[in-house]
Amino acid sequence: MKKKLAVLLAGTMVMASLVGCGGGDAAPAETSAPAAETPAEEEEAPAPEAEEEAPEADDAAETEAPAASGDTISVGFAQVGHESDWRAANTQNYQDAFSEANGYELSFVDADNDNAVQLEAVRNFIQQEMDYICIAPIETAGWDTVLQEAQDAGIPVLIVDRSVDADPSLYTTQIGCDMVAEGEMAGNWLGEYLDGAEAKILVIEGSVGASATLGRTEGFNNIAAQHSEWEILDSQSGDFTQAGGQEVMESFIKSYSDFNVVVCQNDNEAYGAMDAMDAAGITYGVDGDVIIISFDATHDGLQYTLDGKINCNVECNPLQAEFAAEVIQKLQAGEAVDAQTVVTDQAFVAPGITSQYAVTMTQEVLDGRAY
Ligand code: GYE
Repeated sequence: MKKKLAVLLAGTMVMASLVGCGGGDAAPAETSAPAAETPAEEEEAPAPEAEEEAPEADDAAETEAPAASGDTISVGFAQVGHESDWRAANTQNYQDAFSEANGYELSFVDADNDNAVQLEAVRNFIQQEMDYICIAPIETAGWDTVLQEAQDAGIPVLIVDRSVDADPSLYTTQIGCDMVAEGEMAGNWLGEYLDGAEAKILVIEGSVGASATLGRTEGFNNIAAQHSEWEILDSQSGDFTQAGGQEVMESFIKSYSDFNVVVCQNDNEAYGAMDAMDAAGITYGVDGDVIIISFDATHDGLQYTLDGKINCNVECNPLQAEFAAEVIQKLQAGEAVDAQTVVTDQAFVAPGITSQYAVTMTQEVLDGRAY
């Protein structure tokens, strides 16, 4: 990670089918989570194994909300890994929301971007008779069998952050950002910014098979298809990591001498891409030769946007655990829950750029960024 990430867990969150997230001009939420300052861990995440144990044998449907009854709710969370600053903030957010003080016992597994490890984690949660299972699926594909197993065991499953291509009747709800909309936002901003000028575009995609990658690619391509003056020269996975972004950019630089746009599907990849361009003497950002688009709009990513190094940064809010907790509380109370919660995003652009699609960065916006 580029620099230490201070996570200020103050959410601006509302539970609804469509929920906004913070920053800039868009007025988000009516409710705020209490602010708590928690430095995200710098060290590597723990080995992929369940940290803890104890199945709660309670039948979820018959259990009262913990605040009312004092009962602990067991939640297994099969997390993608620790590939990015976004992920670190998302993990911290879950660990805070599903704390013992809040009445939960959280079993957290970092799957280290390995599908087999993630599937095994979910099977362990089923075996341990967790009350609820949250899955942030590494890939969209391959979930039907294990979701059926969870359903057969009577355990509600929340698909969080990313999505799956399984039959929705196999899980209880999905919570996350609209990745296609994010990609379209990036494309629409670029169209407006270039105003008919030619674009030779290089794309550093996220992890292969992830809904975040598939959606952002699809959304951007939807807009690119409307621009005959744009050419996507190449599109390769940087695995959502800084090292991956740097490696892909280095190979792009070897293969292509003429490009003017680099789309990085997350901030960490953008940091790596910038390092590769620095080393090659290629200038970028508002005063440079290459336009950089990034996704996530984490604190550090927005710092680069404020500094004019990243031209446009499309947000994806990692603070989603409160929505999952709210779904669980509703299920505990026997209430119906929405099949999907879409966390809405906005885009941010460097100072000097004005856009109908994005908020122009200021120090104030940066100061308000909690992750
Ligand atoms: O953009 C990236 C992370 O699934 C939305 O995963 C998430 C993505 C996020 O590694 O930084």
